[in-house]
Amino acid sequence: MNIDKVVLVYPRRDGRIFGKAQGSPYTLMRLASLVPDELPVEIWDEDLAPIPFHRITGHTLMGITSKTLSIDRAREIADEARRRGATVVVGGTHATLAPEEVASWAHITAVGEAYFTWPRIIEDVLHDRAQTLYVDESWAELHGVARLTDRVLKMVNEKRDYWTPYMEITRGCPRNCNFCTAIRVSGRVMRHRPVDEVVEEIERRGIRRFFLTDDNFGLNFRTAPDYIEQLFRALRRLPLNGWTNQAEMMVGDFPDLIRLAREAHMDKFFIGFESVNAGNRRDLGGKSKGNLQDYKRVIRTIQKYGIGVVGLFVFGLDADTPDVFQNTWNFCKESGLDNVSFTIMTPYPGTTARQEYIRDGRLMLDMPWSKYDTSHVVFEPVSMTADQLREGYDWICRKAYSLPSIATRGLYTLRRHPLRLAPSKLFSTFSTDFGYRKTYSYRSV
Ligand code: B12
Ligand code: SF4
Repeated sequence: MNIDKVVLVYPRRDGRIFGKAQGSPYTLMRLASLVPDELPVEIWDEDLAPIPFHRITGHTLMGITSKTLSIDRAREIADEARRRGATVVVGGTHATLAPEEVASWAHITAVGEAYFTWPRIIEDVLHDRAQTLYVDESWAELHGVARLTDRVLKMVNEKRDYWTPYMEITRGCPRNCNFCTAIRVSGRVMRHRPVDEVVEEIERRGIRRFFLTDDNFGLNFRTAPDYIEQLFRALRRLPLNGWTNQAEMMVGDFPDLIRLAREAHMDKFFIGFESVNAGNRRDLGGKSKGNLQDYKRVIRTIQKYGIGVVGLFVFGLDADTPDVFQNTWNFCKESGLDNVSFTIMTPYPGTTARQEYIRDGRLMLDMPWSKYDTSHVVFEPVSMTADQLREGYDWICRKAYSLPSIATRGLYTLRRHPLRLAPSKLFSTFSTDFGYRKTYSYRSV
């Protein structure tokens, strides 16, 4: 087939918030960079603008990225594009976790990271020999893979159009928490991008803030301390305003690296404490044990070095009784967290949790994928009813994301920093809290 253009699509989720979309389409930027120079390529981010369906022809190769919660929208876009003659490839998390379902409506399904298969798919479509399923058989080394091209950087105006640029430094997580898909989506072995490539990308993109897409960046403090030290020493030299990442609590055991992290302009750790309930430790892959004194020690250690802590908690694990909400809220207030994020346990395809719920007849089979947004109940919990989980979750979200609570946390954050940092700290704390407030507001009870 002659390809007149390759278009990469991000299905709508949040739309614009105060004029900009939430985060840059990093996934699509990496994939667009793998498209050969001689083929025109475009990124259509539906959070930024409606899909220009009229521009699709019988020579358009469309790649759609998929997450479970937006898969229905992905399908609508695919159907319309197919009607107009395009060849449609669907890849990403949902395609990786539920390929048979996606294959029933996409021309081509791409399972895995696609660093090897996406270039092959393009080649095969060009030569009319495309298959219906491509599976990345091995995890690519992150050295030099999908380096962002200048044409892609010209195409996406990260400063004007997006609140948060994303950035990948490491990928993978060996933990295998029972509700997480990281092992299947990113692999069990932690992989690292070379430090000079990270620096080069930041400089070429001209970004001053970013959010790491890494599954568990903090684990590297223990498993790859030399790499982390080298990285921080390099980032220290860059004119960054702040960057954030997802980590587990054992980063608190490495004060020297935390100090270096601050010098490297790290602003916040998003830490998956997950539960204040020690009974849930089996589900958490060994990373959090429900020891609240330990959680507080970690928060204090990190904050002492000038880095903020966002506490992530999930509700509805098997040992959770209705008092988990009050206990979590008490902990949030006492612990001095800078921000908090609450989610309802969500059994995504490919997780151990989902298999267990299906086995025990606890999965609500009539729930559409759009409810898999972590603020809806899609299964029957063990130690409370689904209604109690829903009501408890609403209760704690109303408490945590009320304007007085947001203001209290903002003031607490401000008090710990010199006045000259006030504008950036205020932006950082309020943008996180208002982001979560918005996520929660999706919930229609
Ligand atoms: C960064 C991140 C975020 C960021 C940015 C999200 C965004 N807008 O992209 C933030 C923090 C905002 C976020 C929010 C959420 N996230 Co999130 N997030 C991630 C994370 C850690 C990394 C994703 C990433 O960007 N990786 C880097 C890029 C380069 O890789 P990639 O996206 O995986 O894409 C590669 C392949 O998948 C493939 N590919 C992808 N698309 C396509 C398309 C084609 C055509 C092809 C060929 C290949 C292909 O090629 C790419 C290059 O290798 C993943 C975990 C993970 N490791 O994937 C969870 C993850 C995607 N998130 C998840 C969830 C649940 C959420 C939330 C619902 C959580 C919440 N309660 O708020 C929200 C939903 C927000 C939304 N708008 O969709 C789940 C999704 C599960 C699922 N089955 O869908 C994941 C998998 C984590 C988990 N719990 O297991 N998230
Ligand atoms: S530690 Fe985090 S990234 Fe790793 S498996 Fe558990 S939830 Fe997923």
